[in-house]
Amino acid sequence: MNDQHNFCMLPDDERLPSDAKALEQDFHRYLIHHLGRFLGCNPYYQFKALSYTLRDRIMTDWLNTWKQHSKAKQRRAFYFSMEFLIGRSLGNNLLNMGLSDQTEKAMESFSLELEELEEQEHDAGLGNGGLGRLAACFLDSCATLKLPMLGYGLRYEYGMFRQEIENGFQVEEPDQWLRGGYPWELERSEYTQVVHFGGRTEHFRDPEGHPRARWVDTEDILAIPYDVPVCGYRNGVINTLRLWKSTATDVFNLAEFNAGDYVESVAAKNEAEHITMVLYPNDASENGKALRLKQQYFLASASLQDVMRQWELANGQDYSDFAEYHVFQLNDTHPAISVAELMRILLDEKKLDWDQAWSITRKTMAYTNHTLLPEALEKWPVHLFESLLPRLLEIIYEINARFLKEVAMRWPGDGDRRRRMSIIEESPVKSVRMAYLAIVGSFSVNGVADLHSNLLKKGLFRDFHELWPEKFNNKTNGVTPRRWLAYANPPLKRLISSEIGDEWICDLDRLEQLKPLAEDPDFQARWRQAKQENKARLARLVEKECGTVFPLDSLFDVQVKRIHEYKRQLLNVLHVIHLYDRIRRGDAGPDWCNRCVLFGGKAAPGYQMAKKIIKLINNVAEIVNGDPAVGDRLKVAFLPNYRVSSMEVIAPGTDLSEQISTAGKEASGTGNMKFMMNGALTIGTYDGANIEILNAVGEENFFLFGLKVEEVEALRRH
Ligand code: 26Q
Repeated sequence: MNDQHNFCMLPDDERLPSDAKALEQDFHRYLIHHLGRFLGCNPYYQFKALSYTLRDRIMTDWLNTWKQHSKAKQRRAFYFSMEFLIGRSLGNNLLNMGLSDQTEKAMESFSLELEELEEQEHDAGLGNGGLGRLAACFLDSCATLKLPMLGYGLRYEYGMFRQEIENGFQVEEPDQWLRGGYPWELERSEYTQVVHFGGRTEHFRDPEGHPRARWVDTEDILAIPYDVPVCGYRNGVINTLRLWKSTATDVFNLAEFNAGDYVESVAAKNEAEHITMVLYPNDASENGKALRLKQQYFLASASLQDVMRQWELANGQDYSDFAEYHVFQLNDTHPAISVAELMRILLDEKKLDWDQAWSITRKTMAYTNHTLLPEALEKWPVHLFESLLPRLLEIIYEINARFLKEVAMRWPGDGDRRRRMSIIEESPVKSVRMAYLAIVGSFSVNGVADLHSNLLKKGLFRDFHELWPEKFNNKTNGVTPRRWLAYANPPLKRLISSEIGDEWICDLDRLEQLKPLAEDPDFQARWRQAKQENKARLARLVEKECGTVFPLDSLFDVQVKRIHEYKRQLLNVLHVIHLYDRIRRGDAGPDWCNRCVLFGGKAAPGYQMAKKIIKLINNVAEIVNGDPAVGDRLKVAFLPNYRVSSMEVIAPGTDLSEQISTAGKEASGTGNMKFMMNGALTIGTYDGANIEILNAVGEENFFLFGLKVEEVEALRRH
């Protein structure tokens, strides 16, 4: 790479001191001199002052990491995702920066509890569930592994809705997570990009006589980047999550204003700002909403332009080895329009010819699929594309025409196959199949667990697998042990580290070293002690949020995840009703195990059946908990507003993890891993990553039940 930057790194003496005394002084200065608050103020400001204090200590490493990545001759990954469910950052950043102990001490000098300040932080709920949390876990892991990865996403003004339970029903409240300011973000308006919508296309020949297109009369919207630091675990690496906010262009406003439409121009500004206003709260599909397509294109276009800008800074207009230094990982089909957008930029703006542009696109795009449910496959009506993104539609048609020629060469005369594989679906509504666009435009297509990847090859993407078997691969989901064990479970972390040191935090396989201790009575006692502490913490949360008392000597049986029929919360609540019935019938004999059943999770606001399941759980809880005949034998609670920060308390305090999806439906699951990592037992079906967990822990350590995929299918055919 042609190096035009001044790449001097910041010297070590630029680093701020991080002893307790220095932290104490900075915290005090931020609170008084920056925020203008007294020591005894609302603890939210104490949280903010502490976050700024820490952020100052992240900055030097952040700048250095950025410089190192721009100069290094290595391939960089760009994770394109509509969701990054990062949750809270203060505690996790302290852990990864290695500053927890000093900070706790510094806060003690003001008689403040660090944990209490951490709880002031609002979750950054920029995601629905598994897919968004996976993106956040990957950020942590890449930074820890020193991999040059940049996350690109949207800075939603309103994240995932806050769930309240009223009379047993879910009620959605807007989540104004940015109110009060978000101390971890850094606005970088110098990297603002312009994104086009609407307009029409013109075709012409350039001076060399080559056919060219331009997209004209567009409505332009600005994309302003906000950077969030992603701290590696004690390694000096700070990667970046770059989130785009939409806003109106001045040019656009001015034109309207000159025409005398002042009010309309202000209203137009409003419209531009709508794009990143709110996260869609569906974790399956809600097809056809124009605003959602705008969000997707906004992310793709702003991010790709930003990458181009960085490339050109060092390489000018030479794209010959661009593909060797870039990978764009598409988190599901949500950013799949990137395939066509990269083509547009390379063809129309960088003046490459089709073959050059297509070669770059196909070498840099990679697609991760997260679902087998056919109804969740994204399709966009062609008429929406025509009005919002006319140039992109032309490019998609051209990609499709060339692709179908390839299919025809391989299977001459097989018109049915061409119809099946076409990126354009003709009926009932002419639509763009985003998954097919992603597959055709990528060098890699992966599923998220072994079973899921195999089912993709046999089912949903069978034709494509036949054509390009080498593209298909598996990347089983993972979760970061930093947040989900070292941070969330201090008692267990201390116990494990006291026996095998703390290298397991970055190398989880080392937990194997605990095996010889499994039968050691002293170790068992300390293990149980840690579990009891965690159960007490969870019980306090449940009592505070639900008013239900969970006795600590009972089994904590937990199912927390989005509410979905395929996840079968209904099956679980039917089991609860069965247990209640046994108690009432006098069938709860001496070997009865007292049980507290906890549910949590949000339903998509339009998913009526999921909402009814929540209501049923709450009604069952009311009956069971209110029946004096039951006593401590059974308790049921529905924890409202399940989110990342609740899981940090739930997973460590759980005895039994419920992973009971209908086989073949849960692509992977990640909650299953968080519970297992914290020492819970699993009751689960032969589905998703459960299978790989079962193989790792052995059948004797897993409560397997239910049908296998083939048995489900056979039953369905009946
Ligand atoms: C689609 C259209 C319109 C609006 C929203 C959406 C939408 C949004 C989010 C569709 C799907 C999602 C999220 C899906 C998801 O979280 N899938 C989960 O991904 C995890 C990580 O791979 C897996 O472990 C889970 O099994 C899978 O359900």
